[in-house]
Amino acid sequence: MNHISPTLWQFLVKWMTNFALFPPEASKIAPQMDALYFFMVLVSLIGLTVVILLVTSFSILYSKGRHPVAEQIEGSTLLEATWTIIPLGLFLVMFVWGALIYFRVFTPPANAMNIYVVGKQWMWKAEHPGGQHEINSLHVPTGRAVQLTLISQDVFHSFSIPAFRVKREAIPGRYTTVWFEATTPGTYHLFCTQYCGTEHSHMIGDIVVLTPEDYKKWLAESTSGASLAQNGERLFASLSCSACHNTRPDARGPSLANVYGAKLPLSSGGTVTADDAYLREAILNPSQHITQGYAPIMPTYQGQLSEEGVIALVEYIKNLNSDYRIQQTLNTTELLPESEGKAPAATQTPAAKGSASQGMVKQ
Ligand code: HEC
Ligand SMILES: [Cu+2]
Repeated sequence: MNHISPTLWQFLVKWMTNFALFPPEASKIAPQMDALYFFMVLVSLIGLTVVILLVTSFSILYSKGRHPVAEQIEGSTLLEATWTIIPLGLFLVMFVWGALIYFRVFTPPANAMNIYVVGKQWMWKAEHPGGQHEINSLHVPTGRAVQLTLISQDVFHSFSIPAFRVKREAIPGRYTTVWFEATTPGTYHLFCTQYCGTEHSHMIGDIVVLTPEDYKKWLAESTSGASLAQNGERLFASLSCSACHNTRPDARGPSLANVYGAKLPLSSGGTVTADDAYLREAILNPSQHITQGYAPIMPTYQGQLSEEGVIALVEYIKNLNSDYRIQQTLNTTELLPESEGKAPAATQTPAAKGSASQGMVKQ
């Protein structure tokens, strides 16, 4: 719709924004969402007008003065078909249009940069692949698809960015995703839109959209020295995961290199795809799915790891010799210290050497 008349469109959006009826449009999907929204408002207004006109004209035309004796009117197939088919067509347009947008919003492109977001009473924590952390704010670049992988550490929350027209639930125990591409630099509202306890209304923050150059600067300034995958590697060593997951021939656990995205055969029959959700389950609830050819000896790490810890481990495993979503690690490696490859943790313990030899974060 916005293709038809950009001037009219801008006028409409500006007018709505100035009257605080509408947040600004700051993502690629926003004008598309709004077009559908305006279409629905328009159809409703036309419907309302038609009903009001008919009610008024009928009450005049068929008033007692003009028609003292009631008359039986038999049905008209043409009329009935018309008032069925036209609304049906309109509703189907809304349905198909809405479904197309829905699938767009919830299907991230494969090259999207992934940022993890953990919701907890009462704050939002963001974990960038480069190791940057933020609380109640999220910095993103313009012109790049950004995927959020959300999870809650306690109750249901909902991550909402009105200016982007996206919103997604953060659910305890399950990763959910949403994506967007920001278009306009600026600072926008972030809300939790699911009532989550007394301080729910404080669970707000800023979405800071930067140009790619400013974003690079921000990344460099906010780096914590280690990427998310490197933090994961440290945890992998300190939790002695590498005691079982290593490349020795007598290793008790499977090698985790290239496991991300792979189809794993299960001892119960069938296969499972090792995505983020599966890796999380494998760490917290290993007895749920046993990989074929291995004994159910892996201990559970439930209660020993925060969601951020799990995220770091998942990010580490994801990056083990994998070129999946190479974009996000390009981002990571840009920030790594010169000595990358011999990460500090890897040189501390023999166990960590095992894991490093499996292939650290790819270059
Ligand atoms: C006592 C040995 C042992 C330890 C310690 C251990 N694991 Fe495992 N792990 C296994 C075994 C055996 C399997 C395969 C059987 C299964 O699915 O449970 C496995 C499976 C997995 C899987 C599923 C992938 C696959 O190919 O089956 C992941 C992911 C994983 N472990 C991660 C970890 C992480 C992360 C740690 C440390 C926090 C860890 N493991 C600690 C033995 C271990
Ligand atoms: Cu909340």
